[in-house]
Amino acid sequence: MSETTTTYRVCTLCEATCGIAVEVRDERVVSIKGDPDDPFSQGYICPKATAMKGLHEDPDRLRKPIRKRDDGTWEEMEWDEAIRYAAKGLLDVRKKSGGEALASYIGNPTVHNLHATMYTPVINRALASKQRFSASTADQFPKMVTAGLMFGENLTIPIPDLDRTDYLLILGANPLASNGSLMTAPNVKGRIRDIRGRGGKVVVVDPRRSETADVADEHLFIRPGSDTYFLLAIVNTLFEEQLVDLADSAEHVAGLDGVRDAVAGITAERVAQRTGIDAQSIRRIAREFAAAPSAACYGRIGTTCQEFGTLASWAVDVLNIVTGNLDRPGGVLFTKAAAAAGSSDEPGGTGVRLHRWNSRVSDYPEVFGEIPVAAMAEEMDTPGEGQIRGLLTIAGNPARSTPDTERLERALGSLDFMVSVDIYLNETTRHADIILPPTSALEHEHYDLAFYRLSIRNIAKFSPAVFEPPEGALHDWQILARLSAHLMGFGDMSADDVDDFVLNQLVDSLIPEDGAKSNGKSREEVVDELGTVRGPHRALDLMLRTGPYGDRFGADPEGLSLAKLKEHPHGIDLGPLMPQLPQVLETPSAKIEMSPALVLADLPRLRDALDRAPNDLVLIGRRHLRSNNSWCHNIEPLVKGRDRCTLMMNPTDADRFGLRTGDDVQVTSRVGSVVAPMEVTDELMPGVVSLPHGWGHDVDDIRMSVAREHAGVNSNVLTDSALMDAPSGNAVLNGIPVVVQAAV
Ligand SMILES: Nc1nc2c(c(=O)[nH]1)N[C@H]1C(S)=C(S)[C@@H](COP(=O)(O)OP(=O)(O)OC[C@H]3O[C@@H](n4cnc5c(=O)[nH]c(N)nc54)[C@H](O)[C@@H]3O)O[C@H]1N2
Ligand SMILES: Nc1nc2c(c(=O)[nH]1)N[C@H]1C(S)=C(S)[C@@H](COP(=O)(O)OP(=O)(O)OC[C@H]3O[C@@H](n4cnc5c(=O)[nH]c(N)nc54)[C@H](O)[C@@H]3O)O[C@H]1N2
Ligand code: SF4
Ligand SMILES: [Mo]
Repeated sequence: MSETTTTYRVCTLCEATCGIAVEVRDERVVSIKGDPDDPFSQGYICPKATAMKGLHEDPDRLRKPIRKRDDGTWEEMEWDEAIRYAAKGLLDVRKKSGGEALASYIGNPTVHNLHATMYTPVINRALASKQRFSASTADQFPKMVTAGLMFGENLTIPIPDLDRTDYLLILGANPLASNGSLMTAPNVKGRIRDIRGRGGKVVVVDPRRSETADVADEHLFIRPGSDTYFLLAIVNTLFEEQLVDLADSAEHVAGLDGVRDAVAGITAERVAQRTGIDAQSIRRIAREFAAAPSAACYGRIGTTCQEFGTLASWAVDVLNIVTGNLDRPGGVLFTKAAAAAGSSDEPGGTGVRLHRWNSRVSDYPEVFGEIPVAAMAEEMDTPGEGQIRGLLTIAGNPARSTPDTERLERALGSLDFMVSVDIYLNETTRHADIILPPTSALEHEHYDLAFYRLSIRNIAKFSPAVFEPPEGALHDWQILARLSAHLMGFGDMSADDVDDFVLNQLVDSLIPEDGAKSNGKSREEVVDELGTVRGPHRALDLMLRTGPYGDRFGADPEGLSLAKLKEHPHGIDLGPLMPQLPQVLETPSAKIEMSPALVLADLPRLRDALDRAPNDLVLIGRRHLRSNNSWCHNIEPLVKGRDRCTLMMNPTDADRFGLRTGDDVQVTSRVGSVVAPMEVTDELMPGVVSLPHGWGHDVDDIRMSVAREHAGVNSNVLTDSALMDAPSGNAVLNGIPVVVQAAV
């Protein structure tokens, strides 16, 4: 009998960071179970966790670089040759068409992968082009913009205190399917049950009666895109009825008058028709929220990926602040992350600067150094100086995840050279000239730098690799390091040498020369102490040790370090979120800026749209527990069963159009058209239809055999790149005007 070993780590498929126990025998995963000793998830997992095995074993997952031949077929390449080929292709574009002809697109899984998190900034610097895109402008940029402007740092986002709140108001999020986002919390379902169990109330505001709405006390249908009206009408009610009470945050707030002016005239009665929520309900929610001993308002994709994403994200925080719930247990609080905490101990900082320059074609303002992903196709297909001719994608599938993908795919197909760092030959990477596949998630270590900044408790957990990588395989960081070296003109430099360079830079920025943060040790001594085994774990160790709980290289022997985390394989619970005002603020004023000019400048657009005639039908998205954006559909257990990629429509609309469940219907928007099976359900609000995103795998030249059998349709054929949340540049993925008719 061979031995069974168990590795404790986290599942990296969503933001919940559940602890898993991976059992291995004879180099094979025999089981993946929830880890009951993980202090955060306490054994909870969802059905996706076992897909970590499926992904690792998937025969379609690429193990070696593949290069496209002239006839469009693919051939495997050895790594050294592949890196040189990829680098040369990009460098040739730079030589021929200039530096701005090179672009990058960074996808979502990079955030779930320590190696990629640490090395995407490195490769972006090496590319040295302003043409930077990412999935974040199809996601959370509005929230990062408001966090940056109001609190001074783009990930200083107030997190709902799920475990202590008395009142939870959820808009545009379905954590029972998504397991939470910008709110890292394993088992949201159990935590919602506990809120209700202790006499609290949960209200869900959503155009669909979602799985989350089903377990809440109350659900209100809302017209897509109208959340800001609803929230500002609540705030208006609070002012009108003298219910505004900033509590302890009062002394830290600037610009409250701007809020009062902003909500003037936006009464519950005025917005009832536009939101689809009657005035009495709006006023009642306002009173309930203000009266609750503690309350938390939380908004997600439905509030960010919509026409007024920034205003809605701002209004969520405004509501929390004017009811005294910011920085209050049971309200919304800031994390104190063990690594990459973001704020210094002193209140105040440089804040964020946005809109420093504009995109080439449509003059969109940059945000956090990025151009809206909705502008990626036009930057590729519009001729002129600076037109994108070469692209690097890293862990992204923009051909399924960004608006108007038909135009984007045409543009991708016309590039001079494209490199994809990805584990699959899929809808996006098929356009590449070369695909460089990193190790699988079980073959590399991990730490959730981003999600522990966004979690409902302060947590630190290190995940070791389960398997040694196969001989010769490269991790994401090694691929990116070697490409970076070429792009910076160092040629064939080893990944280890690049890592030394990167680490030294980080040491210089985190360790003051006087040794104040390193127990008197010099920078050289610090680097020595971090060890000679190269890789991002050294930077992680450095961040942990200099972080708020760190051992500061011996100054506090009880403090955190990577070694300490390794002694606690199930993770370390650093306690519930604690009040942190004003230290956490990084705004130049050291105040909470309630009325940022850049946000308020978008109010006229909101006011103009208040009386706009409603569209007959608008499209929204949805997520399913067993899907993960576009890339987990090749795992049989996650796709078997009934077709989930259906167009949901309310019975009154279905009657109106004479459509029935099972009918094939044609859905058409300004930019495209798809045919999907119909599902008539009163879960959907009248006037709203829903299609999930990330499907549409019925493509000949991809290598995802299971996904092709469960193809579904691509909802982003319908989303319109001309619609955009102005201040953040975020794509509008919900509230798309469409026409639906029987397919012929
Ligand atoms: N199983 C699974 N989990 C995932 C993912 C996945 O694909 N599958 N993706 C991960 C990612 S990348 C993210 S960012 C998170 C997202 O996490 P969530 O935001 O929780 O994701 P959704 O399930 O899309 O929930 C969005 C909700 O907004 C509603 N909605 C649409 N338009 C509007 C509107 O205008 N107003 C309001 N109030 N509601 C609206 C939709 O009906 C839906 O219920 O999930 C993560 N987790
Ligand atoms: N209509 C509509 N569109 C949406 C959304 C919506 O709600 N509605 N949601 C949006 C949101 S929130 C997001 S985050 C985006 C996601 O947008 P993207 O990040 O562009 O798309 P994903 O589907 O996550 O594709 C991830 C890619 O990473 C690869 N991959 C997975 N793991 C690794 C790894 O460890 N290393 C490397 N190198 N590659 C890896 C996969 O093979 C896949 O190609 O989609 C957005 N698009
Ligand atoms: S909720 Fe599911 S997918 Fe998300 S981390 Fe937990 S087990 Fe993984
Ligand atoms: Mo996302």
